[in-house]
Amino acid sequence: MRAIENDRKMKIRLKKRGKSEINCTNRFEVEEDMFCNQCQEALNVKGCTRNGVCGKKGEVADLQDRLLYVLKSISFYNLKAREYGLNEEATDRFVLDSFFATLTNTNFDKQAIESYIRRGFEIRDTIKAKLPEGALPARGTLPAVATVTPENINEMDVAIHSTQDEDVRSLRELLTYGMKGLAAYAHHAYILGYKDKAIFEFIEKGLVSTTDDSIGVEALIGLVLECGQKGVSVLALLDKANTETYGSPEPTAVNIGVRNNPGILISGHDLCDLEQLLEQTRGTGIDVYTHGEMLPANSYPAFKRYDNFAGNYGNAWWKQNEEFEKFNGPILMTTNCIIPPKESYRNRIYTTGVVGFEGLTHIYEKEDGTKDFTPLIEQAKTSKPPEQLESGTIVGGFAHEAALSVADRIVDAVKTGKISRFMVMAGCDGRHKERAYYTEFARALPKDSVILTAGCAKYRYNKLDLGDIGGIPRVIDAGQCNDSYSLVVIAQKLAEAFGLEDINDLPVSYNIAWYEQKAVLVLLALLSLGVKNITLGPTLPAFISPNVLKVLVENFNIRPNTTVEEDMKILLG
Ligand code: SF4
Ligand code: SF3
Repeated sequence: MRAIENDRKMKIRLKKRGKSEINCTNRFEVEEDMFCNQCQEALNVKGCTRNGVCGKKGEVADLQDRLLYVLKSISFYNLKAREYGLNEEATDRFVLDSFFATLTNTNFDKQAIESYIRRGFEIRDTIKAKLPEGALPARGTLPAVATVTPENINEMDVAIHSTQDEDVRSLRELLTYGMKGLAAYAHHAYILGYKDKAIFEFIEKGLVSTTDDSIGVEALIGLVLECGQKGVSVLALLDKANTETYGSPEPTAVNIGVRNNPGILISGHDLCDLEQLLEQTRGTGIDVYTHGEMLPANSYPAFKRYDNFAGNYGNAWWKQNEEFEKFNGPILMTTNCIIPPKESYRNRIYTTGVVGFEGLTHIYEKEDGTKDFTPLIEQAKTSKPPEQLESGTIVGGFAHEAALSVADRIVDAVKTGKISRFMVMAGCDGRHKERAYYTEFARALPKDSVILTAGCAKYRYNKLDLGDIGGIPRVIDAGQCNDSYSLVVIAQKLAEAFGLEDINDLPVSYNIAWYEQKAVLVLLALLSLGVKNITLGPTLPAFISPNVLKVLVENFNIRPNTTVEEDMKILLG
């Protein structure tokens, strides 16, 4: 780690000198340098130092670091603006969207990030100009984050990784990545008209705190835990937004085969985009299929009424290269995870919202907040139907309402010994081979245990046919990672039913798989609820320092996963 940091610092120094001294070729080489460690696939469990494993270019990683710093500057002034009742809703939306754009596999487009930076400075300056005299400290005493400008930002070492103290750096990163998840979920709720000022304020406070050297380890731990509490609030808010807008998901057998019409494939997490796409394709002879994290949308009553909503195509995000190629029709990426597209389908993949990739067509939101998907519909009309990948159905739709409607049966099954344990296997999937562990683990679970899941982690075992226990499926799928709140409600209701004060006394174990920053937030949310003994994998985050890990182990008994046999012994303990 230290070696990477030293190397990086040397290159930053070079880059600064490069502004005036080195020629274009050298400068290009230096600009390829980067450091990013925010996801589980960080190179060698340390960090990506040239192009990211995800395909993010060094230049884009650098721009994302700068964008984050601009967001910190906005936050510095906007916290003041809030004190004077001068906050504008447009600022909240901008912070959520642009912060979300820096999440793994979301926006790879250099121009889009540059445009966020430009707009960010404009917003910051507008807020600044509105503040009354005396609202800010005297000019010469302003912190660096308040004085950044489009002209001096390239000279400043703005990256969080430049923090010297290893533990402060680790906590700043943990807080920042947790807040990326917070911003992403708040963005989803916002789009449906559900907002929580306390979350916006917390994000601003958290962002500024990562620039303040007087905020030490203890205070940062407090902020990290507060981030988890805000995570519970945001997930509850998003659950309300989704279910009040589209109804409560119902247990549904989702078709995983194909029909003989041309189709449009929609991926990501944005239900509002799906609604508009279904509305615009109704009666056109074009079918709509979900991919990846959009699978749970098949269980919402509001979407099930569309005849052209045909089911789910394919698997988790990392298989898109292979599966998009075979889909034959246009593909819409509404949020993460997009990966660099192959030439074979590049002309039929579209981005929208916070997603971006250079050279792809982006569908912008119109002034009235709607989107026009005509380009995809026109292209679909001339496309061949999708090539069949598999056939049959998979069952989903066990968000809290559906799960609780069978709560009596579940409680009874536990009391009579038919169900011995629930295994929460929520989180993310990823491309690394070691994730086969999760398939093996699901297979090896005793037949009287039930998996509770949410997020794209489910694709490692949701087609295994693990059967049911007296009609209760052995994989209870609560939905997207966005629906993780359902798992919390289910656990809390079970504790109530068994008269338990402590959620940790339930016959529930946690074997969580993480990949990106929404999963970091879900983990912090679980910790804030007092959940202990979580097994985390397939590797621990690269940004956790040994001392921060010690704190997590001492307080929450978090442990890394090992082998199926070893973990099974511990988790069934
Ligand atoms: Fe590497 Fe993950 Fe960062 Fe991509 S998001 S550059 S894979 S650490
Ligand atoms: Fe998946 Fe990207 Fe984490 Fe929403 S879509 S869970 S990885």
